[in-house]
Amino acid sequence: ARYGMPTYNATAASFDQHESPDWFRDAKYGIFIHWGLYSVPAWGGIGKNENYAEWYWSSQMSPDDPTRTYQYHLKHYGPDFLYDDFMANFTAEEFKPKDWVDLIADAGAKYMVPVTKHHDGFALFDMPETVSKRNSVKQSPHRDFLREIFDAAKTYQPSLRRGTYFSMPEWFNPAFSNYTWLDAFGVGPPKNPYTNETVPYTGYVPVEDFLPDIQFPQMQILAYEYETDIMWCDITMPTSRLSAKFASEWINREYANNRQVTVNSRCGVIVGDFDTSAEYASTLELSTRHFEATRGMDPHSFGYNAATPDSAYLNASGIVTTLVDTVSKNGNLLLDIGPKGDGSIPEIMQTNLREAGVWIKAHEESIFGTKYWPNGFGQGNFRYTTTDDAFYIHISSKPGSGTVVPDLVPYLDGDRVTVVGGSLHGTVVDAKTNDDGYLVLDVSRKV
Ligand code: FUL
Repeated sequence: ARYGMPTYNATAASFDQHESPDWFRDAKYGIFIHWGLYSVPAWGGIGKNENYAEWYWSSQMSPDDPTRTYQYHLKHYGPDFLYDDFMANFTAEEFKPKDWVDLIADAGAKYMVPVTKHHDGFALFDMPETVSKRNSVKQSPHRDFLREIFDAAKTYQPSLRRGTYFSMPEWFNPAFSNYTWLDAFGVGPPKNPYTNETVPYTGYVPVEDFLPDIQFPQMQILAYEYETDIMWCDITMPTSRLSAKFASEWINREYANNRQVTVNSRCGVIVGDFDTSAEYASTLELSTRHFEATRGMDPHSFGYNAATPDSAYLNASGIVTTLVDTVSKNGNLLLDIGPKGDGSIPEIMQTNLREAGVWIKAHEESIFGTKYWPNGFGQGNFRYTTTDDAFYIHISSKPGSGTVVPDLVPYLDGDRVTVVGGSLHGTVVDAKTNDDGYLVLDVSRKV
C-alpha cells in the first residue's frame, strides 16, 4: 500500500469508514437506464404508485396485482408465452449506444448507471458459463450490451463516469431458494401463472450456493472486467456476507491504481458510501450523509411503460427544480429513462432531457462541484448551494423588485450579487440588507 492510502479489510466495520469520493459528490446528476426483457412488453398498468414496469414478471404472477399484468399478458401473449420467451423478441434493432451517451451528455449529466441485471436475473453482460448462461450474450440476441454502452461512452463521451446497477437477488433462481428472507424473492423455480406448471429458468447452470457462485463473481466481473465506477446494488441482502469482502478488495485495488470508485447503500452487510433511500421521495430532507435520490422521468416506473401518456413525464422545469432541490440538500440526482424494447429512447424523454440540459449547462457553476449550505437548504421557492468563493441563491419563481431572501444568507453590505446564466450572465443585481439583516434583491429589471 502506498503511504497515506487508506486500506480496508473485509469486514463491514472496516469498509463503513469509506465514503463517497469527491468526484461522485461533485458529479450531482446521473442518468439511470432501466432496459431489459421487461422493456419488450413495456407494461406497468395505469396505476398510481409503484407500478414499476420492470417488475412485469413478478406482477404477472398474481391476478390481483394492481398493474393487471396477469390479465394484460394473457390477452396480448396468451397463456403459453413465458416471460423468458421475451428473449427472442429482445432484438435491439434500434439500439444505438452512441445516441444514448450523446443524449446523456446533452442532458448535462455527469454519469450514467445502466441496469446490468434486474430482478429477473437476465444479465446484459458476459460471464463464464460456470457462473450463468442467463444473459444476453449466451442467449438471444447474443450481444454484450453493457460492453457496447461502455465502449460508446469511452469513445464518444469519455468524461462520463460509468456505473452499474446490479440486483443482489434474482426472482425464481433455483439457487436462490435458500435465501428466503423476503417473500417476493427466493421462490424459484418459476411457474406459469396460468397453468401453475413449473417452467425452466433459462440459462441456469446449477451451482452450490447463490452468493459465492453467482452473486460475488458477477460483481467482480462488473468491477474488474467492465471497470465500473459505481457499484449500484439493489435490494440489499442482510445475508450478503461477501459484500464487505468484495467492496474492500475492490476499493483497495483501485486506490493502488490511483482510481476511486464507490458503492451504494444496497449492497448487503455494508452501509455503503451514500444513502439511496430517497426513491420516488415526494419531499427530500437535508442530510449530512451524502445521498442520491432517484426516480424515473415516468411518474411511477423506471422501465418503459407504454401506458404512460407523454404529458405525464417529468418535463424540463421539473428536472431542473428536482436537481436543484436535491443538490441543495446534499444529494445527487439519478434520473431514470426507460428505453423501448427495440433500444430506442422515447422522444418525449429525449426532448425533456435536452431542454433541461440547456439550462443545466448555462448554470453549471451553481450546481456541479458545489456543497450544501449547512444552515439550511432554503424555503419556499429558494434553494442554496455554495462553493469556497460563492453563495448561490436559486429562485424557482420570477423574482420582483423587493425580493427578500428568507434566510440569513452570508452577505455583507457591498458584496456583489450577480445573475448566473442566460444573456444577463454576470449582470450585477441591486442588493441591500433590511433592518432585520435579510438580503433584499431588486431583480425586476434584470431577469
Ligand atoms: C428498486 C427496484 O425494485 C426497482 O425496480 C428499481 O430498479 C429501483 C431503482 O430499485 O428497488
